[in-house]
Amino acid sequence: MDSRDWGAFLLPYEQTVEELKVKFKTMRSELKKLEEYAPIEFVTGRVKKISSILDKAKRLNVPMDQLEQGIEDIAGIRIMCQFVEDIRRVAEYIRARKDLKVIYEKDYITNYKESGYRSFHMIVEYPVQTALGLKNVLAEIQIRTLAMNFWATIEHSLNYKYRESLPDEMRKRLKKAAEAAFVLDNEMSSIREEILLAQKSFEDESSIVNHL
Ligand code: 0O2
Repeated sequence: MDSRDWGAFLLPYEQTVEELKVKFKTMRSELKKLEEYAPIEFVTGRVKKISSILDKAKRLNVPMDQLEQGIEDIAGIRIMCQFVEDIRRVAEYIRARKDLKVIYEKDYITNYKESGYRSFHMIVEYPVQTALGLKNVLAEIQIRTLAMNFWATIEHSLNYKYRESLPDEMRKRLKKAAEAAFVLDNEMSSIREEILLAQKSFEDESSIVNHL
């Protein structure tokens, strides 16, 4: 493909990323108005770089004329949450949506990757209305906590910088850092749980006082 072909190929993916970003940012604002805090902290999106598409196609043996079906994360959306519990809730909201179809899910939170990577991935089919008609585009939605995102962002940039040459010692330290992020997520969840319990018992007490 020359650069003009790539431009045309990537257009529906660019549109998909823009539309999904707006939709999930809107979901965040809606939920924030309804509750005291939103399960979505922030949303980002990107279209995969051509060099990364080619690398992945090579690695997975995907022929050039089957990139649309074979590479599922050309359009990528990332949803960041404060707490691990929020991830399940956001995934539920996504499953219930009528403007996209969940094809399958990858739970790298229960089954974290060898690298230490944790995140919840949903591969969805999104119908995008282009100038040339309706096109069903695959997109990957990654849902993760702020701690998971912090770890993955740094690990990704180190891996990108050092490629295969990342020393074993560094890999081990990154795994340890992933464990620390896991402990941090758990600690934050239990602090939140205790605050919620304290708030509940305070509300129960004041409702008893009001009834006296
Ligand atoms: P880009 O373009 O740099 O964002 P894989 O074989 O790992 O590529 P897998 O396991 O099926 O594929 O995962 P999936 O669902 O295709 O997701 C790949 C994307 O998940 C990656 O995109 C990352 O965003 C993220 N990811 C997966 N594993 C790791 C990991 O070990 N560390 C980090 N930091 N991120 C990971 P790319 O390929 O980086 O593409």
